[in-house]
Amino acid sequence: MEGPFKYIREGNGKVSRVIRMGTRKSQLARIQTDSVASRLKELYPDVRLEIVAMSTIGDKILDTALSKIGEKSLFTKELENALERNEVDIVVHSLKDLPTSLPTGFTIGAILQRENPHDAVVLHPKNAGLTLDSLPEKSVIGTSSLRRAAQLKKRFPQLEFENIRGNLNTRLKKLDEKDDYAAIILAAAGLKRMGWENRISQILGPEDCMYAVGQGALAVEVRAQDRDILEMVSVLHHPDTVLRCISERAFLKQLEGGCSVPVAVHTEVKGSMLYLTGAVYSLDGADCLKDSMQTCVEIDNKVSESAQECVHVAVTANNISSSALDAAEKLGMNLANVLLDKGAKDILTTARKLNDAR
Ligand code: DPM
Repeated sequence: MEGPFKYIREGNGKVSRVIRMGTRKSQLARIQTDSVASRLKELYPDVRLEIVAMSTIGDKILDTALSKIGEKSLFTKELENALERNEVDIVVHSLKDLPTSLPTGFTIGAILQRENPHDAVVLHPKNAGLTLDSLPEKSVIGTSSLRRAAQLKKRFPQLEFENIRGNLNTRLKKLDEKDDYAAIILAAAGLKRMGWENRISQILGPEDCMYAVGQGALAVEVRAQDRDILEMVSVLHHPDTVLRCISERAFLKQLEGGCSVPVAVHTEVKGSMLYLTGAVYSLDGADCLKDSMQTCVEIDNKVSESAQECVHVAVTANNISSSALDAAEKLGMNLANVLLDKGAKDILTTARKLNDAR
């Protein structure tokens, strides 16, 4: 019973391992961590779970656009430090906030079934009943996502777009209690988890706004060498979601995009086929490169033997067919290469420069 792990002796004399889950302090992060905790509790009734909440630098800097701080891992660094020091064993994140490469020693041990991955419009109460099409000209839409702004500027040129920051609670408050924004755009998944589904007035389909890589899926980050925990969380993997998200992450990685470039995707699994559409945009949406590809991801039950073999864009999924995972990763890389051949690099470099200069 030595070592980095904490054990407790139950009243009946039984000794059980305590698994500690690290979380940010925001309400969304707590809800997401609690939902994974309750899944684990159902699957492993004997395991004792403890939740350790910490605030990260990213939570404290509320005045800088996320697109400027997103790539610096400000939301994840402290939690990874705690993982490294064995202070926690598991950290739950929104997959879309996790970079396509993690620092050495960490891996994504589980990707849970995706919620609705689309973006949603939340209206100021005075605009109830309207849509992005019917809002008055020059209405101000709040979003600090370059991806959302690029696509929506092109699609709805009569509207104006302005940054809005802060966690979900802060944003809804800024929307409702001031007159600065006619509407804001948020991920449907986050709104649903917060219990604010009733505020969604419109879900944006792929013709209006494609979603971010990994959007709507929860990821469980663990120590790459912690075999026990890896095995324990691996049962949370949702195979279709894993395949979709691996193709999306491979696409982003091959483009050398971070979480703060105007890159958007759309994926589907139908039968044994995985479909990926991916696009890159200039900041105003005027330039856009977009293409689609598909691959077969038939499950052949060949699961990989060594953990080393089975890491795809930082995801460890030893219980999913390695040939399906390989195919999904290749799909993302191949689609990115098609767009790179058409000049995607220039579009992204320019977007990044302009954004840094703002
Ligand atoms: C990332 C982006 C945003 C978050 C950029 C993007 C939105 C930033 C903004 C990478 N992370 O989507 O183009 O609107 O200013 C974030 C949210 C969730 C995870 C909130 C949201 C919840 C949904 C999920 C912030 N990260 O996007 O409305 O689990 O996917």
